[in-house]
Amino acid sequence: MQTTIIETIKGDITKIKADAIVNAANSSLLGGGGVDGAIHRSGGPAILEECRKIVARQGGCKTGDAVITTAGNLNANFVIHTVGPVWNGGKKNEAEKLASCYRNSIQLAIKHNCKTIAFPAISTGVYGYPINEAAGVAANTVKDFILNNNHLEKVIFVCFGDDNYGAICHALNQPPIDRS
Ligand code: AR6
Repeated sequence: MQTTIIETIKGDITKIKADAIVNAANSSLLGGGGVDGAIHRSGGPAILEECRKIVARQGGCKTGDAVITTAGNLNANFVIHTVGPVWNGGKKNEAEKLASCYRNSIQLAIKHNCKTIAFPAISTGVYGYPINEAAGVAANTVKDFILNNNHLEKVIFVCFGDDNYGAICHALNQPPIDRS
C-alpha cells in the first residue's frame, strides 16, 4: 500500500507547487487579509470570480466547510477555500471545527483527483487560534486521515513563521530543518 508523505516547510504558500493549495478564507469567500489576500493577489481575478459564483449558488461557506476553485495563475490546479474557527477560548468546539477544515479540504482534494495538497496554518493569524494547539489539531487530523486512506501522495504544511514551523514539527515528531 502506498503511504502518504507529510512534509513541513517554511515559506509562502503562493509559491508552492501542489495539485491543491488551501486558503484560510472567511465565510464570505470574497477575500481578506493574511494568506487569503496573498492567494487572491498572486492567483489573480479568476479565483474571486469563481468564489462569487459559489456565493451566488450556496451563499458562502460555513466554518469547518470547504469549497474549491481554480488556482488562477498559481502553481497549483486548485485552491480549496476553507473557513477556520475564530478562537474563543477553546470551549466553543474550535478544535472540532478546525479538524473539519483539514478533513473536508482533503476530501475535496481527493474528489478532484489531487495527489498533493498544501495547507497554511489555518486560524492561527487573524482568527487567533493558539499556534501549538492548532498544530496539534492539524497534525493529528491529517495523520488520522491518511492512516485509513491512501489516495494522497503528499500533504505539505507550509508555515509562514518560525513559531508555526516549530509547532508543527513538534506535533508531527519531525525534527525541524534549518535551511537558513
Ligand atoms: N503563506 C503561508 N502562510 C501564510 C501566508 C502565506 N503567504 N500569509 C500568512 N500566512 P490568516 P486565519 C499564515 O490570518 O487566522 C483573512 O483575512 C499566517 O502567518 O491568514 O485563518 C481571511 O479572509 C498564519 O499563521 O488566517 C479571514 O477573514 C496563517 O497563515 C481571516 O483572515 C493563517 O493566518 C482568517 O484568519
